[in-house]
Amino acid sequence: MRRRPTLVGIGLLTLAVWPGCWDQPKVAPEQGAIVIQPEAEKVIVIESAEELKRVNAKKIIWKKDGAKMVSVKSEVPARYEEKKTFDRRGNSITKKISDGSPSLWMDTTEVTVGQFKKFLSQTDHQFDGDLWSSVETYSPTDKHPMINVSWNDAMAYAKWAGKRLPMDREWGFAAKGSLVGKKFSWGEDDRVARDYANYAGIGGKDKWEESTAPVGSFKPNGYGLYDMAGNVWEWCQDWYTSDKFFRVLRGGSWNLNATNLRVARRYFHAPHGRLNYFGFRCVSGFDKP
Ligand SMILES: [Ca+2]
Repeated sequence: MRRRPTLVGIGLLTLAVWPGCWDQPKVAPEQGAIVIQPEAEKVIVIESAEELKRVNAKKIIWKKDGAKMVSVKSEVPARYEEKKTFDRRGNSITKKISDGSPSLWMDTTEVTVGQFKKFLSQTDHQFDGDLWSSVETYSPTDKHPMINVSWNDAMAYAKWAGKRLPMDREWGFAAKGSLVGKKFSWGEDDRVARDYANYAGIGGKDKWEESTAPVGSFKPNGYGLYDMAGNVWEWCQDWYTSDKFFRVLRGGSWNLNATNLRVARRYFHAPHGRLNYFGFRCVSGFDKP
């Protein structure tokens, strides 16, 4: 039987430096100034959903696909179990034991072209060669989101990675970034939309007129999730309606207008559909959503 990795084992996988989106802004020091570097942030590398249960951190790296993930605050309050036990004198007492507050962990970015290539190289999953010319046009580097993926492709990737697709309600909860009752993942003001999202047209941070943007090019939401508005629509697990023809997609995309960036907005498509503005990201946690 394979031994479970211990907490010490997890500790050994800790990286010294957190790369990418959470890098501190680098400011050139004035001449003669003493620069004190803050201690590099430690990040834990996780291999399985089982390991996640023992992690006390807000950010991790998922080993299989190298995805950065953050803990999205639970929408489910901690459950308490009443446990009968005895004190030292043998008197019966009842203790309330918390089972901890379950967390949902979500990829901070959409799955990239580079990550999807790794999945294809390690599996025999079929991905039509003709689709690659479209990927090269609309998502030209390994840092761009993978596009032209069907719901079936996304499910296969998630299974390979040991994760899963988010449920529609989980995606919606995460997109709000802890804001309550706001129209967008950043709040109400649609004038700042281009600080947060790649959608039709250009302006401000949005320099991508005819393509996706590299993931993480815009500001994150309150949970540290990037591109929850815009760039590519993201497949969710759920059927759109009970007739089971279509699956749900969320978040809007690079080629559509700002209306589609609204948190409440849903899109839908047959699960075999592969369009150049469809992508996905994965989650782990919440055993039975
Ligand atoms: Ca998106």
